[in-house]
Amino acid sequence: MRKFAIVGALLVLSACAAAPNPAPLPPSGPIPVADRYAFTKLDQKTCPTEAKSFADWVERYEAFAYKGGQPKELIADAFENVKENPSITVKQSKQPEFVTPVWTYLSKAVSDDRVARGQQQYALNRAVVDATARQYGVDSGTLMGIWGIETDFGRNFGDVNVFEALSNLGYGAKRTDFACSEMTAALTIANRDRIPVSKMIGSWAGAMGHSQFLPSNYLQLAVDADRSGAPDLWTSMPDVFASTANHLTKAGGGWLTGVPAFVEVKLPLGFPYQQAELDLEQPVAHWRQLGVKTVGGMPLPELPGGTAIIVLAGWKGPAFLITKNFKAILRYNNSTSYALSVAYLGQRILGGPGVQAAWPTSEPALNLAEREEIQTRLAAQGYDVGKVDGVLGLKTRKAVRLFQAKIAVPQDGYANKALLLALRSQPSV
Ligand SMILES: [Ca+2]
Repeated sequence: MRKFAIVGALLVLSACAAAPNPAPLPPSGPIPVADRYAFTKLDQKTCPTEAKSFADWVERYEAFAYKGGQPKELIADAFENVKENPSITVKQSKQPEFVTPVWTYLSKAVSDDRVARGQQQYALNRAVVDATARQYGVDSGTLMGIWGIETDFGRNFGDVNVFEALSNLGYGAKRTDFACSEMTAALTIANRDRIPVSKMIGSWAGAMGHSQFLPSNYLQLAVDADRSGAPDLWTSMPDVFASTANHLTKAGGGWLTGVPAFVEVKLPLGFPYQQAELDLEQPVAHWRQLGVKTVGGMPLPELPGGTAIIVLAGWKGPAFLITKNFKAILRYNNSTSYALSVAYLGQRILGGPGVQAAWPTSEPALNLAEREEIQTRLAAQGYDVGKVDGVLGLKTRKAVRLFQAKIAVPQDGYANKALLLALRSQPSV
């Protein structure tokens, strides 16, 4: 990593000096609000739920789309080269942001190498990024952070056609409603914006272009900032950054201008860890009263609105005070590891620090079977964990806290090996 950092730093310096091909600025004046299509949910009865084969499923969807008014030639064009792709179904069950330990995810997502390339890309695109950030009242770091985490600054959009990705999610992964709605949105985009279906490339999850918008996000939030006639998330950087900024300000609770997404904090001894939860919002004054300081030991800054404290690796790991802006990043991808990585990547690209406190990396990470065992054992003890799926979400954390209270350990909601061992030693109920 260190070697990469030095190479990267040199690249940044040379990029600053030469500034080759700076991205063009969008035209001045207000950016038009994206068209908001009446995007009705599809009727489950007509969207194919049963099919004899992948080809049969696609055919049924094609008939459904045609009945729904999509042009016949467009449908034929969109599905002409679509093939069954079982690897998409497999990837669906292994999303790294939900199953990798946060410190492993973060060290890959915000590597020194990526920070260096982010600084280089910021130097190249700075005029557009800063102008977009000002226009929307968001910050340049977050726009760069999202670009970096989503596609590694455009190096990796994915290479799957959106219709192939979605039809495989619909048939193979049985995400029928999601796939049908998104495929219909994709056809609507192709028709409305005259975008060739072959250009609609993205990830296995159906997310397209630099900003990895699902087709429904594109319809509702993509912006034609360069006034070419349509939003272009594949080749127009003004459109990409404006669309990302529009997503941050419009999806969910909005964006507070000039407010950081998070502040790393130090919790006092005896902190009531049951209060460290994403949805338990309090004014900053509440945390001050409990003795929470910044990680450097300073008083907490003034921050507007509700704030929450999260400890993503339990009471032994770093703690973060998060604002409404952290939640706006979560609307992009509902994973706290993802949102923290976006915020840190942006902060480091702008010259700020990384995480200060140490992660408990010496604790062995739980594998899928162990995470499911924890959920199963909690359920057997009478706690509600929701679905046993190995994803330790809010319901599982609540159940973990209740069990932690019972065995008198800090109620941080964090499931680790020690918790699993404690559960195994419980008499069955
Ligand atoms: Ca455009």
